[in-house]
Amino acid sequence: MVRGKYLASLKESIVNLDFNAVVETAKEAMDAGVDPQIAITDGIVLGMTIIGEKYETGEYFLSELVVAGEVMKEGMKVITPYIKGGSAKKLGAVVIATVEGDNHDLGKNIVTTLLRVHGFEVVDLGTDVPTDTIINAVKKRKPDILGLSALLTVTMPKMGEAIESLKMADLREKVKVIVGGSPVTSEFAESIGADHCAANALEGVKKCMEWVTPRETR
Ligand code: B12
Repeated sequence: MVRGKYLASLKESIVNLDFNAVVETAKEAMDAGVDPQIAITDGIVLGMTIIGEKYETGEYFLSELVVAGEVMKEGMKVITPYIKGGSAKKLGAVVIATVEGDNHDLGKNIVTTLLRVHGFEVVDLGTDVPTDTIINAVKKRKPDILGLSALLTVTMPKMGEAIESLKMADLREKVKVIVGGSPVTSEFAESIGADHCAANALEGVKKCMEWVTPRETR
């Protein structure tokens, strides 16, 4: 099977909510040498995007979203051990959270996994995290980067609230802020004063690496 077929099969197994197929295809893809990060972004994540579309059109219901999340986790379990880190020494520290009111964490967890394999120390505060908890973690951990995730349009303003609170606590200049999640746009990120909006997990991780790597050694 060529690479594209593995990616298509991974995507289909998510869309079909097929636990066995996702595990089998993920194993086959890894055995065939498909890049694990591409398997995640161009296979599994694309499948989840289709799930979202099917939910929007009424073909799938909430129960299918829940199952899709579990199918995705099974695929990730097979693929994650194959991701090779680019750096053995610690690159920098990141505090990451899904903002208050939002329980979506599949995307944030992918970002966390990729950051760790690329050499970042990541403190994952979890989901539905109040702004105060985020600010206290930045105070205590002094990370280089704060990552915020939101999947619901109603919770996106919490990202702006976190940045305002960083300013009030005199912390804004001490930490880069990267935001992500499917509804979050660059325009929105700019409007709340974030440093970057990640198009996807890989691109976000690359940006984080740029921030902590001295220019001459890149
Ligand atoms: C799976 C899912 C769920 C699962 C979540 C499971 C889990 N543990 O996360 C469950 C079933 C629990 C769920 C619940 C709900 N959901 Co939901 N869900 C989805 C779905 C289908 C996929 C989201 C997902 O995981 N995608 C896969 C991941 C990998 O992609 P991602 O999150 O976008 O992350 C990628 C990038 O954005 C980026 N990224 C994300 N965060 C960050 C952060 C940083 C720092 C960086 C660098 C990058 C980054 O990296 C990731 C990989 O590339 C979306 C549809 C969609 N199109 O997004 C709806 C969706 C987000 N849900 C929606 C809704 C409405 C809900 C509910 C309110 C439904 C309900 N009636 O109860 C509840 C909300 C519960 C709550 N309070 O949070 C709506 C939101 C609409 C809106 N405009 O706000 C969507 C868009 C579906 C739809 N089309 O209507 N959901």
